[in-house]
Amino acid sequence: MSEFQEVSKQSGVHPKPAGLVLQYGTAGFRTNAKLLDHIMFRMGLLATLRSKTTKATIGVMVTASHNPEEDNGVKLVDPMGEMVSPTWEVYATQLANAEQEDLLAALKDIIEKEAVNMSQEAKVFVGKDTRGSSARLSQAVLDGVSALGGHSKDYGLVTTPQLHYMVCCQNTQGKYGEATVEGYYKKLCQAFIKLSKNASNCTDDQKHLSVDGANGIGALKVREMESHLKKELHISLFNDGSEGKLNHQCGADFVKVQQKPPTGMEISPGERCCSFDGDADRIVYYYSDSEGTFHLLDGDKVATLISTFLKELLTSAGLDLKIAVVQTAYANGSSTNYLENTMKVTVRCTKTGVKHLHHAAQEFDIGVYFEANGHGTVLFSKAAEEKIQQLAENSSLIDEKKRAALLLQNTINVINQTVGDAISDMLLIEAILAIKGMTIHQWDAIYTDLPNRQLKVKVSDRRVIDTTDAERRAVSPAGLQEAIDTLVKKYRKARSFVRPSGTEDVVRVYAEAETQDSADDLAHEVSLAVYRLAGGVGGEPKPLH
Ligand code: G16
Repeated sequence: MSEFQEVSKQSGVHPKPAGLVLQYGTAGFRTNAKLLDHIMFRMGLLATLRSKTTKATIGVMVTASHNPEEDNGVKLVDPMGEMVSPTWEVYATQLANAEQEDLLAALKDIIEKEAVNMSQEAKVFVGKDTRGSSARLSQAVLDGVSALGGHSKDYGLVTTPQLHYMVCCQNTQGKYGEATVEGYYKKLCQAFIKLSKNASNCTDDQKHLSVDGANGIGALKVREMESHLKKELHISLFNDGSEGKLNHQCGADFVKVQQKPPTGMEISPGERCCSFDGDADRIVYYYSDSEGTFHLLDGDKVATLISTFLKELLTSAGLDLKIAVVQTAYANGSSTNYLENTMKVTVRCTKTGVKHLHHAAQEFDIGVYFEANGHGTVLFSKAAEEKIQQLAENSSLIDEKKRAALLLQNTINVINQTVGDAISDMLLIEAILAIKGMTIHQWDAIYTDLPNRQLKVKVSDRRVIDTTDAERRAVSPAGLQEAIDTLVKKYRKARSFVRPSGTEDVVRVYAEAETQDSADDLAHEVSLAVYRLAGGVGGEPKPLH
């Protein structure tokens, strides 16, 4: 039987509901799990074609990350562990939306456009999160790969960043590390332990961290990793999935958006805590002070901590490397101000979605990229890595330079450069705090966030909202940006923008201002403007107080 006959036969087992149209969004397809079986099968097909064209291993991760348990989704991973290229996102959408009888034509169209050599071998790595639907959906991906004669390796339950890491290791013939979960723990934890040895007088209290696993895959993987940490970090794990529901009242997205601690976690004053999201590619930190006030340290604070640390090390090592921080419109105005005016680093702003930040960060020797929601990592150019490596191996160096070079080398090894990674980011942050002898309160005090608020508005078709200037301004519907401008003028130090979400069927609204009441009022007023001008559904948004 030819491969196309096999595709036809198998696609009958994974039929597309007629008329259903889905888009490859901010991070792949994402919707209610019941609607995704055909998408998964077809992404198995697409990954196989992508593997044939790149002559490399491709990754497919079954997850809906921060979305509710009922949803699911799929993220495609390119050969170096990065997000799939924009052209292939378009193919993904075409293939996903072809009606059942048009599937072969859509497939052949991609084969022709990309001049795919169908006799080339293909290999696809598949991973999944802990959602109830993930086992069935990842089987559909595997069916898609085998229908086109590709080889697959099923990694089973892994975090999204772990799958990205495996793909990169595989395609670099082990130069980036070993393509196993065990290899991942070994590489990261060894680097973390070496970094931690540079922390003088670290008490047991300072080595303690409370982790909210969002009742997801991150919790399982933290447990698995613990023995590799050799007691250099003592983790108390909450929301480990044994009772609660995935992402429900917990996890990085809940904590960031609600600006409150997750349920199911006990927090003592001053204690360092962090939350992962549903597939462990985001992390946020927080603590409560002696008066019980909650303090959030989001992706912006993480980027500031990491870039300060790296800049200091570059100075000590005498290395002239250009470091930049990449953010999105959600970055708190205070963070951008601090980075540009106090730290004097270059700051770039891109559209939401790590794929955009990742590419912008690649333009620098060292690119630190973080979304405010805690999704981010650090990229080192090849040249920067080589300079650091040479310096670390130079035996004639004086102590301070040598120490800085070795710290930089181990920092590179603890970081997962393929994509934002909650586990890797956590280890790096913990090492930096230990080395600098810094409490979470001192870290928080580097700058003070402007009060802010994020809201969601339901509209009948969120695509009516179009934006420009890295999503900071709306170009449609008519009158919306003017309305926002007028509202923003009412408040001091205010800023607001709206954008259609690429992972949920909502419009997102962001506002910041001098006081929390002003930020809340502005966010509400902008939500009303969206509701009225962009076809809101389900009743007008209510004021927050
Ligand atoms: C995904 C993307 C992130 C993005 C987030 C929210 O995160 O990977 O880069 O910030 O969605 O996107 P949107 O506002 O378009 O819904 P995750 O962690 O859910 O995969």
